[in-house]
Amino acid sequence: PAEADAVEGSISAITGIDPGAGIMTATENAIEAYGLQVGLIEASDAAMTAELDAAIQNEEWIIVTGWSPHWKFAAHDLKYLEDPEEVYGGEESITTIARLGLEEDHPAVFELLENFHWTDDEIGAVMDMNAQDSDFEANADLWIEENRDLVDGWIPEGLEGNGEKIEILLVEWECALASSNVVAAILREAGFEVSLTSVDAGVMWSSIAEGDADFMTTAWLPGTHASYIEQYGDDIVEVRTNYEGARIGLVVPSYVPFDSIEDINN
Ligand code: PBE
Repeated sequence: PAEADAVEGSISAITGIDPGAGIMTATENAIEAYGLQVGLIEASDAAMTAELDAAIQNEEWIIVTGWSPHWKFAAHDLKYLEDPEEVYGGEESITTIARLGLEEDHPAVFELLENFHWTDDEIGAVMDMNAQDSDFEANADLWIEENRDLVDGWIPEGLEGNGEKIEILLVEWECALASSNVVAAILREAGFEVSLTSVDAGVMWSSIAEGDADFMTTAWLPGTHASYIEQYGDDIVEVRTNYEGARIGLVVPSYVPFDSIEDINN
């Protein structure tokens, strides 16, 4: 892949994330729609935020594929570039998706998923803990302890496991790490044997559609994962929106002296 040549005053590439992410397809579309003379580097959420940190340390220009909720907005002074062509769409919701049959097999688990939803501050607190210390399991346990009333409100009567296996999939996006570790911790506490497996976005969707895994908490709709819902929509269950007001786009440090995607090459 091309190097991120983020020298002050010029941008030769946008720092992206994993190729299965919807924001990568959207960014390819943006490069086309705006006729941008830039590459798009494949990386991961963690690698992208490391590049962003390094660029900001040196006050260099950098453009990343960015989204909220994400702790990078709490850690740095950032802005979304305007998108007059609306390539990145509007407000998104994060939705919990289950395999067909989960409701019949584990009604109380399904009911927990129907109840699970949280605010920007709530997911933000977990993401902040995860940004400080990557023991995601311990952070989820601690956050649950500190938010017992909220969490108890999600737990349906009869949520009780006897070591039954529940398989959760995620992609290592910060928002997904936060939500899936919290739900996993609730299920472990209730007596289920939970596995949490990181995969590519495409595998996450296809595995749930094929019934090889039970659920995920990180479908971005209606825009970011539109192609996945088109492909797999008949073979999955949309359980509920767990977060409202999500957004994707191109993000830069506030000191970068342009405000619109149109101006990237000017
Ligand atoms: N994201 C974060 C994902 C969904 C969660 C916006 C990077 C994407 O598919 O683009």
